[in-house]
Amino acid sequence: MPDLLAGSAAQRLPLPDADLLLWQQADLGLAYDRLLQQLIEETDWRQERITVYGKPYLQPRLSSWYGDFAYSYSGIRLEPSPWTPTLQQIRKRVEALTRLRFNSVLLNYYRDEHDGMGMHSDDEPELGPRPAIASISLGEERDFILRHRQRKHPGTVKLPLPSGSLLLMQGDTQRYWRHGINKLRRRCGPRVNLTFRRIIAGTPREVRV
Ligand SMILES: O=C(O)CCC(=O)C(=O)O
Ligand SMILES: [Mn+2]
Repeated sequence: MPDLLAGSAAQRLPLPDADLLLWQQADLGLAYDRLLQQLIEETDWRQERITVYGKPYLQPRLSSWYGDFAYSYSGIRLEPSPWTPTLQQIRKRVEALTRLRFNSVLLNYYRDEHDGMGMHSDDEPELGPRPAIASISLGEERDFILRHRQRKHPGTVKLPLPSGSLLLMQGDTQRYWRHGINKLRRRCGPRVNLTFRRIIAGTPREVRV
């Protein structure tokens, strides 16, 4: 049974080698549906071509990178767009809830059931060794899949992320766990996910393939 943290609506998720806090309904200052529509309309969406083991792929989703620094992963380099008022407002709420500071955000737009994200860890060197990543979900509820890199138990963990939820991943989570979003067989509507991150300035940028 997840323990409710004193003075906050966050639940701690009891997974080994992980530090995960979940707010089911974060106060983002605006109705979740309104924010979803605003982000779908205002964001500079792109479908990135990535390279995995030397092979080119189109990512099965749209994405966009905002903030103060460029970001590199899977063979691509994302140049940042400047913060919009909507993103600044969400960042302020996320920072107040988590009591952490973030200087960048990656947005992902899962248009329907055909969009997803492969299993990975957010372990790029520019995030530092034990990054804090705050993930806001809006729109269709999708399962966040978690799998430990070494342990057989508890196996595949499915964490449903409802519209308006805030998931904070920190500590050793990225070191020991991979996560992703599966494509679905059933039809589903749009979902936008925002992962707020802190890029450590001055870290040499490596291109990962
Ligand atoms: O859409 C999600 O909930 C996951 C996003 C994610 O893992 C990422 O942006 O690195
Ligand atoms: Mn991730």
